[in-house]
Amino acid sequence: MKSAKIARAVMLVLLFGSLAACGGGSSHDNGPAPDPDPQPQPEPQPDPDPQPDPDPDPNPDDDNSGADPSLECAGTQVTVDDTALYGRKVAGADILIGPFSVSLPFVKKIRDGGRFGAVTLGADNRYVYTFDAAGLTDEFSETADDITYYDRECVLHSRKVLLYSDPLAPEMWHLRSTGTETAYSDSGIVSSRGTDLNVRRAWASGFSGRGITVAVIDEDVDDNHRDLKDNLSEKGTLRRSSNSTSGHGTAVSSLIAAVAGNQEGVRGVAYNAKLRGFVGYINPLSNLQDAYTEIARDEDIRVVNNSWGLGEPTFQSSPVRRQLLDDLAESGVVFVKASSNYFANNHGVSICASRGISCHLPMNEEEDIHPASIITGAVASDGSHASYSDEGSNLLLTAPGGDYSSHNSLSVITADMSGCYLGAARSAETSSFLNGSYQRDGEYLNASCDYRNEFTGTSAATPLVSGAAAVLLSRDPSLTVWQVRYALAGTARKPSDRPEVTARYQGIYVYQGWVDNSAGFSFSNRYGFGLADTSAAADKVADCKNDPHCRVRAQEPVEFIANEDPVCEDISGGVMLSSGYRCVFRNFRANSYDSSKTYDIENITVNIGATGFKSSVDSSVSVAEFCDGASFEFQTGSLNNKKALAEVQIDVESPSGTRNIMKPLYATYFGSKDGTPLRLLSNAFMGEDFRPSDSVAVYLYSTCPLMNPMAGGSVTVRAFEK
Ligand SMILES: [Ca+2]
Ligand SMILES: [Ca+2]
Repeated sequence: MKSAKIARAVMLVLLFGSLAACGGGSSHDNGPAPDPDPQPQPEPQPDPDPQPDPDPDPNPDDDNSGADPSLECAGTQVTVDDTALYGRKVAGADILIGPFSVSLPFVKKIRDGGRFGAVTLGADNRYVYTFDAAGLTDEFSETADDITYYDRECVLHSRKVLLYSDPLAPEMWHLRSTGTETAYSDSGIVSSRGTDLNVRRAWASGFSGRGITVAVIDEDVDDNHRDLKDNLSEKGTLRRSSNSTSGHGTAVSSLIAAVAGNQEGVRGVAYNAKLRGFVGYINPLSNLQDAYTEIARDEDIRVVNNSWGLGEPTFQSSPVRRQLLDDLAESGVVFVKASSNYFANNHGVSICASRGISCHLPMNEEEDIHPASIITGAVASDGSHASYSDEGSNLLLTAPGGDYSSHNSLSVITADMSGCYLGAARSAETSSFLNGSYQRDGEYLNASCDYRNEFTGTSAATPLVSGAAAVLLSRDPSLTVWQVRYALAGTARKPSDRPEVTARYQGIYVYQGWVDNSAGFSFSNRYGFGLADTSAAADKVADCKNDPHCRVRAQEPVEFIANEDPVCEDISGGVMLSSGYRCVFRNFRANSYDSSKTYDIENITVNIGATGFKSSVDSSVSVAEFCDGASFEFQTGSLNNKKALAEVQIDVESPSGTRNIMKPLYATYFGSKDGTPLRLLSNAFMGEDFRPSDSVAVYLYSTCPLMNPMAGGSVTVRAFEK
C-alpha cells in the first residue's frame, strides 16, 4: 500500500475554558471542530435537563492533582463536556472541573495515564483530548472511573465516565460479547459472554488491518457513508449493472472495516483496512471472472469477501473461475465465502426438518469447493448454530451472524445505506431503531437511518472472518492463504458448551456433531473448526515458526490423486439402508512429490463419477419408484423435474481413520447443469498425516440399490510436505 492511511487523529474537544455558568445550563457554546462533511443531525433535540450527578460520590480521599482544592476552586472553572466522552449527548452532561492549569490531573486519571491519547492545553484555554487511532486500538469503551472534579461548591467528586469512540460499538456483541449486549433489541434478549470474534487483544497489539485492502463482492457499497468513506480504496468501487440499494453490501463492508474512533456509529473488525467494492458481479456468476481478474491486478487486495450464495442445489463447473481462484490463492489472496442460509430449506424433502438435519448441500459453486476458500457458517448470539446456517464438510469455521429473536438471538448491528430513504433503515420501517426514532437517554441514536440493528445471516458472519483475515495479514503480510486458513481454523473455539448433538438414521450417522481428528482438531459440519478467535489466530501467526502445521503452510500444497480405480466392498449388511459400499482409493501420485515423506493434510476432495446415482424428491413418487429400474445414472435434470441426488450419503475416511460426512442422506442435489461430476470437499482432516502409500476410503449409503457407485470417481488429497 503506497499511501498508508495517516493515523486518524480524532479530536474530541471536551474541555472548554468557560465561564462556568453556575446555573448548569448548556455545557458549551463551542462544540467540537466542525465535521468537514456534516451529516444531518437529529431533529433539534432539546438538551435534556441537566440532571444532578446521579452519584456525586464526594470523596475527599481521592488522590487528585495534589493541589489544594480550595485554591484551585478559587480559579477559573472549566467545563467538561462529557457528551464528548460518550461520543454522544447524554443526560446530565455538565460537569465542572476545577482548573487544569497545573498538572492535568484529568489525563492522569484516565486509565493508565493517557492510554487513549493525550490532553493538551489548546488555544482559548480549551483542553483538547485527542484520540489517536493507535491509542484506541484495544477498547470500544473504557470506564475511566477516577475522573475527578470539583463542583461549584469546591467539593471534590469522582465519576465514572465511559469513553466510547464509536457510539454504537457497545452494542457490537459480535466483536465483544460480555453477556449484556442488547443491540437495541426490544425482546430482552442478550448475547452470551464470549460469543464474539475476540479481536480486542489483536487490536491492542496494533493489528487492525492497516495496509490490507479487502474486496467486497456484493450488491451495493455506499461510497458516501460517513463511517465507510475514509476507509474506501482510492481505486474506487467498481460497478456493473446493479442499482441495488438494499444496503446488503454496505452492511457487509461496515462489518469488515467501518472507521473506528471517529465518533460515528460502529467499527469494523479490521478498521484500518481499506475496502474496495465490486458491485453487480454476482448475477450472472460469469461476471465473477471479471471481478477476480481485477482483484488479481490490484496488488493491495489480500482478502475477498463473498457474502453470497445460490439456493439452487445444482452445480455448474467453471474451469475459468477455478483457474482464477487457483491464481488468487497462489498470489496470497484470501477468499472468504458464506456457507449460505438454506439450512432450513428442505427442497421438498420433509424428513429433514423432522430429524433436525438440513436437506441443503452448500457445495454448488466452484467457490464453495475450492480448496483455498474459507467457507464460513454462522452462530447465534447465544453461541448456538444459527437456524439458517448451512452445514457442510466444506466449512472451515463460523463467526457470529446472529439469528432471529424467535430463535432467542440478537441480530448484528452495522451500517446501512445513508439516509432514511435507502437501505434497511428507512422512515417506512416500523422498528424504532430502523426508522430513526429510537432514543436512549434523550438521544436519537440513529436519526439519520445510517445504521441497522437487524442484519443476520452468514452474510454477517463472513465479513467478520474477512476482517479477521485482514488483521492477521496486517500482522504479517507474508502469510500464505494456507497459513491464514490454518491460523484461523487451528485456534477456533467450540462456540457453546451445549451437549454434543448427533443424528442417526437407519443405522448410520447423518450428522456427526464434533469429531476430533488425529491432529487434535475438533471439526463439525455445522461449525467447521469452531468460532473464529481473531486474537488467538494473531498469536498463532506471530508464533508460526514454532507450530509445525503453520510452518509447513508457507509452501503450496501438493495435490495427490489416487492413481487407480477404487476397490469397493458391499457393507450393506451393516446398515438398514438398501445399500452400502466402502470404496478404497490407493496409490496416490502427484506431479512432484517424495514418496518417502509424510505430508500434512489440508483437505480432501471426492469426485463422484458421472454415473452412479439417481433419485428424486418429488413427493408424488415413492422411494420404490425412484429406485426402480436402475442403473442410477447421475441426473442432470432441472429443478422442475425434481430429480435429485437426495437418497445417497457419502462419507470419507482419512488414512488416520477419521470419518466425515460429505453428502448427508437427503441433502438435496439436483445434479450439475453441465453434466460434470459432483465434487465434494472436506476440511475435517486438517493437520493429519498423509503418506502417498496411504489409502482413503469413501462410504456410500443409499435407500436405493446402488450399482457400481464410484465408477469414474476419484479422490484428491491436498497436503504439505513436512
Ligand atoms: Ca465508527
Ligand atoms: Ca438507511
